[in-house]
Amino acid sequence: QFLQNIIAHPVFMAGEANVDFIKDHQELFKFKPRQDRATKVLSFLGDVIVNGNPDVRGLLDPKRELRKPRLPHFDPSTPPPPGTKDKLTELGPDEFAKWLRADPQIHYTDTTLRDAHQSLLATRMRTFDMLKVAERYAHQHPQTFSLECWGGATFDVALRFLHEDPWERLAKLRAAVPNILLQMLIRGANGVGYKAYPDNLTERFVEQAAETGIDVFRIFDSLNWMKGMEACIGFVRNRTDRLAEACICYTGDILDPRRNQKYNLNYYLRLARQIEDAGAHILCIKDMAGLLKPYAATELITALRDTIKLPIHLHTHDTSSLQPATYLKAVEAGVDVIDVALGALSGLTSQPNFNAVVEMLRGQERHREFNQESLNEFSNYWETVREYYYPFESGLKAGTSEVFQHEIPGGQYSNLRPQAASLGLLDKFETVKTTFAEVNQLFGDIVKVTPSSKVVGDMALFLVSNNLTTRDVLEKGHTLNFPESVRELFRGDIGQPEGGWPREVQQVILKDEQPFTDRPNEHLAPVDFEAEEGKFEQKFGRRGKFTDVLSWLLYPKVFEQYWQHREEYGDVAVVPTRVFYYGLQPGEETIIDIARGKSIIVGLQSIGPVNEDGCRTIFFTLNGQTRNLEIRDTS
Ligand code: 3PY
Ligand code: ZN
Repeated sequence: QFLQNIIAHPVFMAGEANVDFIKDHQELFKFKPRQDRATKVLSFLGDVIVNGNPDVRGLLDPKRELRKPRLPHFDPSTPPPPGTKDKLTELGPDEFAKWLRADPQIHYTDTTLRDAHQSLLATRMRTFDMLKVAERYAHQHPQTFSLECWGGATFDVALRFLHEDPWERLAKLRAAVPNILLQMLIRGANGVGYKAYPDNLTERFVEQAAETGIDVFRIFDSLNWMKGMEACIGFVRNRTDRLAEACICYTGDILDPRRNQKYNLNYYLRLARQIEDAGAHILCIKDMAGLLKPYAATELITALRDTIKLPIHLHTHDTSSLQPATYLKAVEAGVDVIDVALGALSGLTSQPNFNAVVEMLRGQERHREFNQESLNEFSNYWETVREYYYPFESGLKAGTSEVFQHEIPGGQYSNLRPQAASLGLLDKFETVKTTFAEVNQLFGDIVKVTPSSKVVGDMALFLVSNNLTTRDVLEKGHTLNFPESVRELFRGDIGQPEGGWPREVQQVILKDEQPFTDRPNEHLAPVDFEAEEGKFEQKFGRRGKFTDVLSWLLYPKVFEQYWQHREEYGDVAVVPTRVFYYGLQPGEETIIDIARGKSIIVGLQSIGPVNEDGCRTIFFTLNGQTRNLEIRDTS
């Protein structure tokens, strides 16, 4: 479908386009006029103006006031001061890890550019808004340990909904922030996807991510299965000179006798030892649902420091609103790095408030100095920008300690409500949450984080929408067709849980299908990159950048749509967010930096009526000159 003309046709490329072929394929000689960048951007704007951005359709509030954000101060005349990135280059990863463990002052990872918006705004934050402040941040807060800015759901969402290239985002952030470590989240054998990928694909992905700018690879397995993480730790260790940070995903409550049968202190210590033995440089306690309570943090971190030599990085979500207290106890117990988000994008299902946590420790032994006035300027910037993303707010208004019962991860919690709503289950949302907890027990009490948490959510929605309970699964299961993701989970597609799957449930779900217990990746043929690059060229009509080929191999369908969008509209990441989502009003103007050092001023004059072809003429001004564009009205 992308082969628009003869030049890109495989028969022509193979040198086999004879006279008959040419006669029979006259349509291949209709060359589409090449459009320049400015025209492509105008076509995109025209489409948003006429038809709306489909991502926010039905969610608009015309009364919403969207202000222009104020940029934080900085002094551009000097280079940004050296930071942790320079330290890593100086020491190399092994010595860096020792330095980190020995450093008495607390370190902070700022998650604003990844987990915070993944958890609060459905991952929609655009590169445009990040780049406005990235260089300023590098100047103002070089003592930040790392910026988590890539991976998790951002890869998929950037391509699928924002029509952006995630690799370009990373490269631009790297250029703007040369001094602070850049960090990503990678789902072990599942990469940045929801299923297992061939090992050599993950290996090339890791190499490319390091080359493009990632310094800290936070690696986890959604069932805490060492085999799901080992290969990835090895890729970072052996194929890059960056940091492999591996996770114990925290679930249950080590201090609660009702919840610590399986997931107790010994379980976590054992896993931590295995992670150290596998060659990780840093251990992360990944508390994806915000279940690690303050006194449990004291116990866990004290014991971990006694058991392993690695520095310890703590990640949590403030869903219950209790987690700043956990940080206080963790800092007292000797944690090395904690994850926080800038004020305006913190709290609730996101991370605790960076600005406030710094103040909590001010004057104390482990305090690290940050310019609070500047942190607040950054927070104010994000407060204004957050408004642009109002259609993606979850509606959650206050912390909820229900999370200790249902254990739904922060990133999933804000998604589950719209998912339930789309199935007409909003009035049963309470039941969905309790069913989530019941499904967890039915599945044998598993670790729940992407992608395992998504499967528990799928099953809960399946049961509630069919008026079934977990008891019905065993009683009537042989007559039920369970969601595909549930079958895949029990087949072993995303790994093995602690203690194995409950046999009876597995049989009912899989019926005659045979499960496997080894690594799912072992069933996948390695990628032949040379052949795939050739296939890419055939399919898309020209050679792709290697990063394009990787994105295509990870998300084939999503990438195809992204490519089509890019061919038609160019790089829309340069469009200001307000215009990207809401278009322009007649009389309004915007400046768009379409390429380095090249800006255009676009104004909307008026919108014509629908003509007989179903199109409208949009009267733009482009750098002061009138430009008319015909845009199809699909509404
Ligand atoms: C992800 O995998 O995207 C997560 O944020 C898990 O917590
Ligand atoms: Zn998280």
